[in-house]
Amino acid sequence: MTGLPRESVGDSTLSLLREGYEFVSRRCEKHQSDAFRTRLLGRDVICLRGPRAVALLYGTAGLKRCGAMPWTVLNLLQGPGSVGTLEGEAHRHRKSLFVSLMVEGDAADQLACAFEAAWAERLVFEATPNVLTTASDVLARVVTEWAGLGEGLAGDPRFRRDLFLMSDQAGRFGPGVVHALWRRSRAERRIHEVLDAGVDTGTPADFIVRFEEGGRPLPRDVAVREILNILRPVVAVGRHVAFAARILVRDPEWRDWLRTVSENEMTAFAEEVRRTSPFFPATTAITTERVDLDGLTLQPGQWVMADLWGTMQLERCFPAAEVFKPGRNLDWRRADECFVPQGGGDIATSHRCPGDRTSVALITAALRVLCRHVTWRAPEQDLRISMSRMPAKPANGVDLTDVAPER
Ligand code: MYR
Repeated sequence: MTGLPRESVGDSTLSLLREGYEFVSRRCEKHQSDAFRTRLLGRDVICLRGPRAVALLYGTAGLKRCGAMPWTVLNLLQGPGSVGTLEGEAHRHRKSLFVSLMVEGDAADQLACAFEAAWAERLVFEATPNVLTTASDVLARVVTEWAGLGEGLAGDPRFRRDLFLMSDQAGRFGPGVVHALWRRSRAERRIHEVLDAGVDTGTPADFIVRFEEGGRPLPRDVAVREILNILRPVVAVGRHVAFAARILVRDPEWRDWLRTVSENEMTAFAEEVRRTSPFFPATTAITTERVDLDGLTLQPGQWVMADLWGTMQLERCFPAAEVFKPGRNLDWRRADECFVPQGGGDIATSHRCPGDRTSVALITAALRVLCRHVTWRAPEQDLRISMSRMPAKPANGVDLTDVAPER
């Protein structure tokens, strides 16, 4: 297509790595356009932000995800043959597995309830805990038990750390990624062993193992990857918990407010945490046919990248976007083209992550722990967020001291 501003430098991959979450927005500001053309990893890519970007990636036919993410990202986050790599009817059918488990069932409440009790206990036990480390580790234990994979895995700190590193290293390059990929294969092998030994009927793991496609259960490798596609993102919510704790440390008035508010107000706080926290930066796809959308014409084979985080910082979508304001009426149930912490569009049919409901429930549970179940103080610490690190986190993950049960 013609008419889009083009980055004049050759390949922008190094700038993307240096600028991370801010790469697309900075160039959109420079070009005064919500779309521009550049080169990434040697390919011609159109980068977009805003509702049109979300409509393109989450509501338009003629695009595929398979092959559009760097190999390391695909293999740490999804794995070949898993739901994120499918399209059309095959995708809709596989997605129904996740929708029944994570959206329609009571997984969110079960996980939140177990996490709330276990994390409160862990914080008190450690007395000087780190929020990111403890929340991620407790989430790993809780979700592994919930899935029905047994105490052998849930009780193993190495397995729980494997789950954390899959997301933690997903946007990085170098030895850390190689190590995380090795740990992921080990985690896959261990889940295989548990499935071979047999899991309890009625558990989520059993549901996935029995899920049929074309009259046959999923190939075992694929079932293992889909189990990881539930475990890993739940553990990654530990980052949102750390971002929420950072807000409470920086502005203790929120802590007082959350002590007495209604469940709805607490949920609104959790949703604003998701809007303002740099989590999933961007999503990519490749057109498989000519695509026309709101003045954009894309030829087949065009790479596109939609900036999710930048979309949630747009002033025209969220007035005073840089201000943390829980009264914005955000709600994961609506397919809102501006509020896209885990992608956009219809959860059942698009490539949007089916975990929004679970994330909100877990962040809300964490807020209850931090504002109602335990008392704590925060030492002087570095709470800065490096926007070049994908996924981002508060610098030291948020340390607490003097944790004690609330009386
Ligand atoms: C999960 O699925 O485990 C949760 C996702 C956590 C965020 C991972 C960030 C990955 C960075 C991908 C970079 C893509 C650039 C186009």
